[in-house]
Amino acid sequence: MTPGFERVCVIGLGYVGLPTAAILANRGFHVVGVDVKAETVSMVNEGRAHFTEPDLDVMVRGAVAAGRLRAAEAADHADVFLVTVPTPFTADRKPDVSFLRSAAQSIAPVLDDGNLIVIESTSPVGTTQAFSEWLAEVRPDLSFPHRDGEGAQVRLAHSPERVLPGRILVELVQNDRVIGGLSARCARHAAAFYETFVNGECLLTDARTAELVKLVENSYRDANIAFANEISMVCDRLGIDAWEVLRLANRHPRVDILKPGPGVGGHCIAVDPWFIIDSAPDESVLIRAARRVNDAMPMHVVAKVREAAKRFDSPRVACLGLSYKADIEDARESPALRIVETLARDGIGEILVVEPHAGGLPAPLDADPGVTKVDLDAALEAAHVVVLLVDHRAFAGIDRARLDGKAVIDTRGLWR
Ligand code: SAJ
Repeated sequence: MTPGFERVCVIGLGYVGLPTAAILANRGFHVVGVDVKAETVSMVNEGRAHFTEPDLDVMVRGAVAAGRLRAAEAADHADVFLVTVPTPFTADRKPDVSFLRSAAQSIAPVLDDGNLIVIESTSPVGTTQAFSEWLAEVRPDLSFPHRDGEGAQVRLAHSPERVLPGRILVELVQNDRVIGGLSARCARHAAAFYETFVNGECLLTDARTAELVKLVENSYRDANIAFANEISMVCDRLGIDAWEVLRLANRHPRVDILKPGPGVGGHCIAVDPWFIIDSAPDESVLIRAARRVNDAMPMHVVAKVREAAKRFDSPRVACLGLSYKADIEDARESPALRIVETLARDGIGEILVVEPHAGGLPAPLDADPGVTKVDLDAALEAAHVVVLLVDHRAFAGIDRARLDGKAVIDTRGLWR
């Protein structure tokens, strides 16, 4: 740990904030994690993580037991503030920066000369500067880089989180970090902090560029998946196996197409492209088209299931997986969940859901008498139609003979 960075205050103990707080505490920093949810605060103070992520529970328990991590509902004085709050979008797909505004309000009263603030939340271009302006309104006694330049007392930077759920603790340390300062000095100060615990390279730039880089990364992935999804629909139309086409096309040295699926879920890739579209609507034609393609995929799967179910008088449909991707429990914006909800609403038949990563069914499915959560064996035993929605490892090794005589819709290409 470098002198000057002893105390870190992490605002937002979600999927990025809590692992970051735990890593920093285990590296010897004194960390206060701040969250508006009292339940999250008390769980962390008991040494427990409030979501599942490999090795996180152990890290949190160790950090709390060593007295280097505590959670609170209010921010405290620190050397570094890391802002890791959500940035969702509104119903009309505009970025909602209200959590960032609240974070600024909570930091302002405890801000001191020499402090570093890094926004890690995915943000529309211009947010770091806006954050500096919000703080300056409340703290006229301090100088800020958007107004006072290199000599400002408070330093602000944007360093977008890039970690993949399921590999968060590894990627937080291993990935390269883009660090965009509101001034060059802000960027250098932030890099000096990250270099204390990141093994990847710290790449310095300005704040607006860093903000856009993060949005570009996720939009690129969204567009690549949309391309794969579009090819899969073309293949459906032509009666060709899409997986075979993509496997062979990817043998070209300069082609690297991602995998088709039932749609794009999660809280990032399905959301972040809209931040670019919002700031440059006329220019983001391809990005918008990709979003449309991916958003249409769940209904494409629903149509296939309807068609398959027609063959049976009282169809029993097994839906395998509810999470937004493989081997995690997170079902935010999950296309699998949307598909199951739509099938249930349509009254397509009896629905048997298998989700090894969840305890029960989420609302409103739990209240639907036509939907039951069962284990994999029971589902394969009873189903007429089997719909594979998530490529969980638990589904990979099933005896294919158990699918004989059933209508099978494998949206992930797991069983081909
Ligand atoms: N998906 C496909 N086909 C693929 C890959 C993914 O259909 O070939 C689907 C997944 O099933 C899932 C969705 O896309 O529904 C998103 O999954 P993901 O694994 O691509 O990404 P996320 O949302 O879990 O994490 C992404 C990552 N961004 C990139 O890879 C560019 C991660 O590094 C970011 O930190 C994260 O977004 C974030 O927080 O922004």
